[in-house]
Amino acid sequence: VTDSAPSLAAAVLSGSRRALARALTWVENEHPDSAALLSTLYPHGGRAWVVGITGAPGTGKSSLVTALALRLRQQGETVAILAVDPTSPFTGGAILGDRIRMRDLSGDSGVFIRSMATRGSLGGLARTTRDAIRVLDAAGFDRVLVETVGAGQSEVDIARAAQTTVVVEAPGLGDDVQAIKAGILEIADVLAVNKADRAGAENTVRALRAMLELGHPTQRNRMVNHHGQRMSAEAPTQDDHEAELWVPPLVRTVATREATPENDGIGDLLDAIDRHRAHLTHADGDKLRQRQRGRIEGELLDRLSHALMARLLAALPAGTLEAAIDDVQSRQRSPHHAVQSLLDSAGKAAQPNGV
Ligand SMILES: Nc1nc2c(ncn2[C@@H]2O[C@H](COP(=O)(O)OP(=O)(O)O)[C@@H](O)[C@H]2O)c(=O)[nH]1
Ligand SMILES: [Mg+2]
Repeated sequence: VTDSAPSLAAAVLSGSRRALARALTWVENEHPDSAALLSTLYPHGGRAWVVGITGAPGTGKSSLVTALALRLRQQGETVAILAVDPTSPFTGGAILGDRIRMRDLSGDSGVFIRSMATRGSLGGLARTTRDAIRVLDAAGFDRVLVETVGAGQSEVDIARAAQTTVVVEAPGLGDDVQAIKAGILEIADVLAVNKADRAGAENTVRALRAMLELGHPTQRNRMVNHHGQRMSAEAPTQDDHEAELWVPPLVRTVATREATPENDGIGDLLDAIDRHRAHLTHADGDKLRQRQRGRIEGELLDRLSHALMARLLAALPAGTLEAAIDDVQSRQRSPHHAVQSLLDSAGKAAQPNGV
């Protein structure tokens, strides 16, 4: 069966799960028509709330995503799960693993699960993840939960595709504080200390609290510099709080069924996510728009440099890059000089008359 972008888009929008799976494969494989597909779907998106779940391997992200999805389904919301974690048990669209909660999701037509392969560069993966989220958004899911492994800068870029980012920590994964990368903490809108049923969870909570205090001094205790004098800032009003300041709440969770729904913290986690959503959409969504603008700018610049690089490399006459490498290696040219002449030859090649 050969699909065209318009017919595949129409099938995705009409709710076909087969078409959705196929569209995601197009995106993942960078199918030549995927840009046309994504462009057709784009006007239909913008309704899903995208939640990123990020953290070190083994912290319980997949379990947490499953528990969240179950709770959201109980509230009547439809959920798409995108696992961008190479270690994820959400493999090939099927639910593997023996976890009871994951089995609970199978057979529910209000849930769609997909994992993304990590082939190619992480920068490429960040672009593909954004596109996959857009397909799921256009398909009409109320929530898109994206599981990513949080480790370095590229993973942070992937997490930026979400509207609310939950950073997951857990006790017993080596040094409590060292497991928390500063860059990861910066992107946290909500912090979950998972495996709260385990000994040591309170140490993790304390370590995170200490780091949060450094990053987000509480408004009441904050000292401001006023005409060279240090003085206490006034306590914020409720309105200031919602409009300006967001201190990532810290929630204890138990993602496996060691706890009951009354004390597993999953409801608290969902509350924290929804409070963050309210914070961003508060006052006609100015804050959300502002945040989105910054992210769109970042994405456009990233896609532009990716496209320009592809175009430039395609324009270079065969062997030019290799010759430049030789010249730099033999010190006949500096890297700076080599780049300048590569730009020159790409420019010349792009002009039909070779002017
Ligand atoms: N005791 C306990 N174990 C958990 C909890 N959440 C996850 N686990 C276990 O931790 C392991 C890793 O979980 P997984 O969800 O695959 O973590 P991921 O690598 O971050 O996606 C599995 O054996 C889970 O059963 C929890 O809240 N409490
Ligand atoms: Mg996982």
